[in-house]
Amino acid sequence: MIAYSHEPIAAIATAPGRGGIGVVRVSGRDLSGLAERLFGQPLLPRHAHYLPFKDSDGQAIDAGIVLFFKGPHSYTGEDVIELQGHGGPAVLRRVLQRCLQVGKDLGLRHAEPGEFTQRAFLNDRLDLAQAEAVADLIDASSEAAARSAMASLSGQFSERINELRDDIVRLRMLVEATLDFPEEEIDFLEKYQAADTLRGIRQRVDSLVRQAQQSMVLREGLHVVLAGQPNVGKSSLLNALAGDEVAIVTPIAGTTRDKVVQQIHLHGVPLHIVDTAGLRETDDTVESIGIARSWAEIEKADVIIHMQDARSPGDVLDEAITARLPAGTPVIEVYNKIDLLSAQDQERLIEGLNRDSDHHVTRDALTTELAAGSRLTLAISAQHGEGLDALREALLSVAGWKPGQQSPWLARERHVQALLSSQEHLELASEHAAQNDSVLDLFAEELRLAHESLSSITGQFTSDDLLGEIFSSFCIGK
Ligand SMILES: Nc1nc2c(ncn2[C@@H]2O[C@H](COP(=O)(O)OP(=O)(O)OP(=O)(O)O)[C@@H](O)[C@H]2O)c(=O)[nH]1
Ligand SMILES: [Mg+2]
Repeated sequence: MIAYSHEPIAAIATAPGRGGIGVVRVSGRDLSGLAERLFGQPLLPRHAHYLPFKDSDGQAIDAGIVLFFKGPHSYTGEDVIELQGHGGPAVLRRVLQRCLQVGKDLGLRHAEPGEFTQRAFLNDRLDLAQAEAVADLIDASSEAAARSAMASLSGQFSERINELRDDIVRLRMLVEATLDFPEEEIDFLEKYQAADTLRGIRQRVDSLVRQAQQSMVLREGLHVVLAGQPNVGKSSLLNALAGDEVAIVTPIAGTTRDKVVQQIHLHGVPLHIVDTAGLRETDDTVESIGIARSWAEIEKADVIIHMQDARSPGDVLDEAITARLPAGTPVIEVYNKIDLLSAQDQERLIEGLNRDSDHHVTRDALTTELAAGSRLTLAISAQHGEGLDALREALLSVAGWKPGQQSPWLARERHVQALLSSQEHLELASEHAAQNDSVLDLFAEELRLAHESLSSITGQFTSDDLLGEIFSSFCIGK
């Protein structure tokens, strides 16, 4: 467990900059003395007091609302005082300085990032997944992400984890009790229907893994890189997806020199769309640096949109690009400028694409799911908007996003890893159980490891280093 430093802490809790109100927050074991000294009167818990905030000479710095929460009925589980004044940086700094000065002999110091929430965690006001949800709620960039973060914060995700953990613990207790009576080992598995119980637990872990992976996309988003030869319409597509003139578009090949990144949201999923310099051989120094950057972006992409000119499908230069794309990254091949083709040529293009692709290609509907490393082909017009809905759908499907199947809570990479590790140990446990002369102590050991992995999500078996890392990524004052 990370060390609990017992000094009282204080920080400005509102965002830096100007605002209608600003809040200074203080937390500590016993703040009644501090309140008396700051305001010359005791504070009633959970009452709004309108009071002047005075400096050491008795001059008013500001006046505002003071709230006192007596521990353990507070955010941190300690005594908390909130001073709500005017939201200017100078006035808030002075209020904070005054608190620090008055509380100096109590050891009052400036809070570290996330320290209020860390105390809430250490005082069992929140578990680790809920504490992380606090940061995720603050950082949420879409309404959907905010909704899911709030569900995690209210404990819905932790509840699912705890239910599973309790079932594993029950099974572990049975197994471990049996280990003490070797004569019962033989029929343990049948007697307690251990295999059935385990199967049920594994199914629930599997479904949690799927939900957690989907909700991670909601939190992190996807890096989508637009790649292709010069002039095929990459920047036009970026602008069309963004609904804004983000990148320069000209008929001159080699217009884009540097990457241009724009974040968009599709059904609440953040997509970071990266437009890159067109790929070709060039003697131009600036352009070739741009092209090297394009390849660097392509290497990092979660999804690549390989754009090509619909008038020249199967171009040798495009085949060379295809050959160089990293294996394992999903690729959406997009044939652009279909508006320049006659109706007949459009039909011919789509027919040809259907022949070459594993997927059925249509211009306006798409239901195919894209697995890692798979390819999907679409025909669009970035300029006229044809096929863009299908492309949006394809991007969501790569993200593993299924409309209406939104994860009710928000998970992080750390949670997915812990769930995967638990899944693996449960699988090993069931392999041990399936063997004729099943070795009960190995079975028990895998259950123990699965239990530990699950518990690390809510913080019971989480290393101090990791805890430190999680809380230090919070903002100050939270
Ligand atoms: N007719 C038609 N023209 C398009 C379409 N998309 C792009 N263009 C035109 O193609 C030209 C090149 O477009 P850009 O978006 O600059 O192409 P790019 O791939 O970003 O080019 P570089 O930055 O040079 O790599 C511009 O004149 C666009 O107006 C389309 O769907 N139909
Ligand atoms: Mg461009």
